[in-house]
Amino acid sequence: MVTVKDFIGEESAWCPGCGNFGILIALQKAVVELNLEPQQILFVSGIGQASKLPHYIRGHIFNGLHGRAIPPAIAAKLVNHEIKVIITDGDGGTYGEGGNHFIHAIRRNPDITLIVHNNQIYGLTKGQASPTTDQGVVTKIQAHGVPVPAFNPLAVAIALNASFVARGFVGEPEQLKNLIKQGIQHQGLSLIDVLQPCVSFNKINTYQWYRQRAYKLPDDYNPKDKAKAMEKANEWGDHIPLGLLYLNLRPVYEEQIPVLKNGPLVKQPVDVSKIAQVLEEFC
Ligand SMILES: Cc1ncc(C[n+]2csc(CCOP(=O)(O)OP(=O)(O)O)c2C)c(N)n1
Ligand code: SF4
Ligand SMILES: [Mg+2]
Repeated sequence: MVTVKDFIGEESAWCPGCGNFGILIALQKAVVELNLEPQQILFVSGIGQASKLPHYIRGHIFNGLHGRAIPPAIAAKLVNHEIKVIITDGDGGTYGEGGNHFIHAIRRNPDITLIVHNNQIYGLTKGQASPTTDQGVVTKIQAHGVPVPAFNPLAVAIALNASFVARGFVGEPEQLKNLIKQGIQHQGLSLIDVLQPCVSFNKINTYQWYRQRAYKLPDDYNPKDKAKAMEKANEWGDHIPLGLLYLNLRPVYEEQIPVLKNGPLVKQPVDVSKIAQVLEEFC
């Protein structure tokens, strides 16, 4: 039987009070409650504060480039679809430089859990605006305020018929843990956007700011109602909904790839003579 101790990794370099700790703890508890073992999980990230998380937990890890967590995660899932693949990445990496991968991953719907640490800022590089920084917010670089409206990841995901779209908040640890558990169990891409205060570089979207605005969707909320989900995804400012906004069960990418019907690629025999035949066609 695994315990949280089995998922304790390296000592963290995050600032004291950083919201990332809440995500790490929720994730550790979620995988333990699902009785997963470290060797059954691949944690994938890019570059950023959020992307350090795989170092602080135990499991297989792949630490890629900034904005490029999704492609290696999909590749790994295709090679071994028996492994659980969990991405932990920032709002900058996922919605900015990795925005194209975000869009096409939603379209493909691989069975991957995508946890986005949304601190509405570039934390690692010390506080520039990210795609989710609200319009008008002043930073050291955006000295006159961010001139354009923020990117709305949940609305984009719902518009693209994503299969699982949720928002959590580190100030609601039990709900966050349960959303992560649901996301891991969900068959398909599960987006869990997490409100994660950056105590050092985002002095606006603080724990208090989120606490004053965030509210849990009621128990009778129906996540299969797309119009309602879109309405909720567009709520921001004075009221910010938390929970599973949208659920749209649809086929998983891995199931559409004929060669994977014979089992994970890693377990399939490789006939080297066939590779030679293919290469010969190019000679
Ligand atoms: C290809 C590339 N572009 C830009 C950078 C610089 N860079 C590193 S982290 C980062 C932003 C991180 O912000 P976010 O993804 O929101 O993560 P956070 O640190 O806030 O968790 C940037 C711009 C880089 N390392 N590589
Ligand atoms: S800079 Fe912000 S996101 Fe990075 S560790 Fe410190 S508080 Fe967390
Ligand atoms: Mg960020």
